[in-house]
Amino acid sequence: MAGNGFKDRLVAIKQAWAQSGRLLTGKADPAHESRLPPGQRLVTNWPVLDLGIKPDISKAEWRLTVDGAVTNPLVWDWAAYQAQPQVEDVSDIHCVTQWSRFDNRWNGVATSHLLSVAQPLPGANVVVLHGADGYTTNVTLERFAGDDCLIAHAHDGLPLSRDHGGPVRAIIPRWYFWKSAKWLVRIEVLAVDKPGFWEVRGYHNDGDPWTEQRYS
Ligand SMILES: Nc1nc2c(c(=O)[nH]1)N[C@H]1C(S)=C(S)[C@@H](COP(=O)(O)O)O[C@H]1N2
Ligand SMILES: [Mo]
Repeated sequence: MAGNGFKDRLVAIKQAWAQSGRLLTGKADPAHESRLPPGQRLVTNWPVLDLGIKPDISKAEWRLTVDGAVTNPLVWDWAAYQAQPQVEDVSDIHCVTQWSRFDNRWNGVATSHLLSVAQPLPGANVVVLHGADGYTTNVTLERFAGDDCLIAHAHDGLPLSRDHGGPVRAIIPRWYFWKSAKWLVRIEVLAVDKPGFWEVRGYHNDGDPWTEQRYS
């Protein structure tokens, strides 16, 4: 399949980075004294990073499933998603491959609202975000519920492009960008943690850029 060679090479390179601790500066900035986290470089373009499999999902066929440890499992189609309260939030992107991009304006549904509808069961403490390309990433329920986190359909006033995960992606600004799953189709709520695609390949289970939680 086209893309597999790309994916295999990317995985090999990024796993080697994790093993050698590449890009680690040892200069944590937990107080956010600089706007740029340690080891990061500011870009003004917007790089595209993924496994090379870019699902082409129309709004008509897109569905978002929320299941697992919730009182109200749900499936939203595009109309149901658009009918939810919409929010806007501006945040910075920090990718573990060293680039950061300031002031990204996102529109979509707040994760806190989605959780208020689905209602996680007592004991639930993590979500696994699933992309339509087979990608997964795990985030604590507490971080996922943050007031800067959303299920986004627009960036800087434009519909999210296919390259950047449209029609809908997750945005988790306080972690490295690998936690922000593109082509989001499923949110699995769990009581027991389940590390995702990069987390089982040497990447940190959390991913705080300010303390350089790049690798595990
Ligand atoms: N579904 C999916 N989401 C994904 C990825 C992926 O491969 N598949 N890559 C992650 C990584 S490593 C990064 S840095 C960001 C890149 O998002 P961008 O291409 O919009 O810059 O998406 C994240 N979300
Ligand atoms: Mo990344």
